[in-house]
Amino acid sequence: MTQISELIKAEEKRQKETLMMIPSENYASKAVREAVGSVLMNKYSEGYPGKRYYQGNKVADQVEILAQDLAKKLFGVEHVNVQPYSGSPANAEVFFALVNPGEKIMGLKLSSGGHLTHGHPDITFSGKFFKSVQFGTKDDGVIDYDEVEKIAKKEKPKLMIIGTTAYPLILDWKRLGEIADAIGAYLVADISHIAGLIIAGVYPSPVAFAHVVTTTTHKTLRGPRGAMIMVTKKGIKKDSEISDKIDRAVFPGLQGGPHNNTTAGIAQALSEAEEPEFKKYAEQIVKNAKVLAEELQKRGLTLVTGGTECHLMVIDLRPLVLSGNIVAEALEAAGIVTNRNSVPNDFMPPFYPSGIRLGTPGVTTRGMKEPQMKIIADWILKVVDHVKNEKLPEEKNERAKFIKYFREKIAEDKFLKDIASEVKLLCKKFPTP
Ligand code: DSN
Repeated sequence: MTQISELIKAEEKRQKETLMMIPSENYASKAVREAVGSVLMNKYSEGYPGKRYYQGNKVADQVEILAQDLAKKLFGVEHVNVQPYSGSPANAEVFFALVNPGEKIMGLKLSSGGHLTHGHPDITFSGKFFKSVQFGTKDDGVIDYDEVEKIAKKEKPKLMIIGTTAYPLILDWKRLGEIADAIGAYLVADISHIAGLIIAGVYPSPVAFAHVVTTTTHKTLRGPRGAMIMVTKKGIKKDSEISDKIDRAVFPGLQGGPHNNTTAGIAQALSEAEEPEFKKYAEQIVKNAKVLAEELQKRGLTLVTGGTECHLMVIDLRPLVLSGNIVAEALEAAGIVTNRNSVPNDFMPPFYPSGIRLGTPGVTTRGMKEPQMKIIADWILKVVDHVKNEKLPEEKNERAKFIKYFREKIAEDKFLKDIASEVKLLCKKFPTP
């Protein structure tokens, strides 16, 4: 075995024996993985179907058209570009197509559940190349749409990009569309986290209200790591050249050759999402998240916004005076893989935030249902209780050292090891695809 195949085996074992509870992750099907690992990766195809810069693209053209057609059908959009390498490039491409450097964009703050590319100031292209206006949430973590309207009307951004990575409630797309229309702005809906839920009809679609929709393809959609940019009827009505502008921004604007193997994986994932079982799957993701949220709250944990209406939730650890880093490390030692996350108005920096983000897409793909969510909630509560006296040093320079020490200490912790063994047993009953 080569070193890399050994590492792949090790990662496969990790994925099989632990609970994937990071809400942006999922297990792609074998067919999706085969498409991504196929010979399509050997082909260069700069351009678009029927308009390539290289010979030999008859099959690549068919693959790309199939992915576009499936996305058009499933999301009810007019135009689709399936070439963006991932979510951040997709958003950059939309900005490149529709906004000039120095013009204003508006989005939800990362710390309130938005995304880095939605105008995070100073450290991202979206906050450096454009004038970025950001809005947050109220202290309870809920978006105040009157406030969003007030800011939009005052600042008059040319483009509003709205999407979530850690916002547990359903977005009011209609209201957001009305706000954008009132100031003549483009509304870009970034549905990366919820694309699969939207296809299944368990989360409202923004397509009637937004001009452009961006999404990654590997989260609730369960495809390969990639992205799509979609143009709606409303988008074309606002700007008849919008689709061309977007296509040109993707290639040659910001990218070279598309990854045909990924495009094939996207087409495969979309064809799986067309099946009736996918609707049941997405319904179960939300049912599972609601049960998990209820159990955690019933037994004393605080959740941002007080619960969930989708696939994810964020535990606010501030009432327990606990750090997200400590809890995330301890959960991992117990076989429950999550990520630490900022909570609204967090007084701690993003690297040492006060929350834990949890999601149910991965465990639902394995076939877990409400009874397993109750068991998982019980383990999470036990782990949180087990580390309740562990405190992150107040001294900034001491924090990294402490986390390293804590990680080594808990690697030998019998209580956490015992939970990890129980997790492994549960995982065995619910195989990964
Ligand atoms: N990294 C993704 C997430 O975890 O939500 C967003 O890009």
